[in-house]
Amino acid sequence: MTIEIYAFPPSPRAFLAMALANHLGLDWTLRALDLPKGEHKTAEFAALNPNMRIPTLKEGDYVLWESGAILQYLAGKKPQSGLLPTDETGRLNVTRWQFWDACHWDQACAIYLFENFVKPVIVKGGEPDQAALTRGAELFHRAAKVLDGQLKRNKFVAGDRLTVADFSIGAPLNYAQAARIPLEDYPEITRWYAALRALPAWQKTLAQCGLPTAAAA
Ligand SMILES: N[C@@H](CCC(=O)N[C@@H](CS)C(=O)NCC(=O)O)C(=O)O
Repeated sequence: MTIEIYAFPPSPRAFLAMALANHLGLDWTLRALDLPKGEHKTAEFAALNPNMRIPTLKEGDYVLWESGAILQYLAGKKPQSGLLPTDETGRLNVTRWQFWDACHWDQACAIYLFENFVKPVIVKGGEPDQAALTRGAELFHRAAKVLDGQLKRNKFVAGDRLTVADFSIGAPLNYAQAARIPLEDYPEITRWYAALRALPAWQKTLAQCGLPTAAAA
């Protein structure tokens, strides 16, 4: 049965689900919703996801929302991929980084994305709020130091193998230049993101999302 992914392709949260589905070679189809046009605020979509947020996954009668859970569901389709380890400590290690992403990394990156890109470029809503960016910098550097340290000792976020955590933590960095996310002091994050970006599925998804496909600077 085809997996339907409801997504707004420019969103990093959409990207991560699409990229993992591509990486796993799953049979999936995009149900594009234009967020600026409010296409997610319909009764039909609210019946699938009462939060009226993307990504949302549907396979037959089964519906799942929250990007981290969607990644686990997709990885479960191909357990042999190792993208979500099946042993308990391995799985919890990956899950730990997914929670870290949801609680720390995502919100720090989201401030840069919104203030430096979405607000001025997409919604033409005026200049960035400097107080928000100051708070973003505080959150970002605190989290980036942890991630850079982890990547100094490991090829990927959860160890020496690619996992679902790399997909979610890497996705906002597609906007690193456009959103002026300050990566200068984090060589390991830059090295790791370049490796993710070189994955064929990452490149394919960038193209599907209408994002530049050039190698990371
Ligand atoms: N915690 C959720 C966040 C989902 C989310 O906020 N998605 C945004 C796009 S990145 C959205 O749908 N926003 C629509 C809105 O806020 O109305 C997840 O990881 O799936």
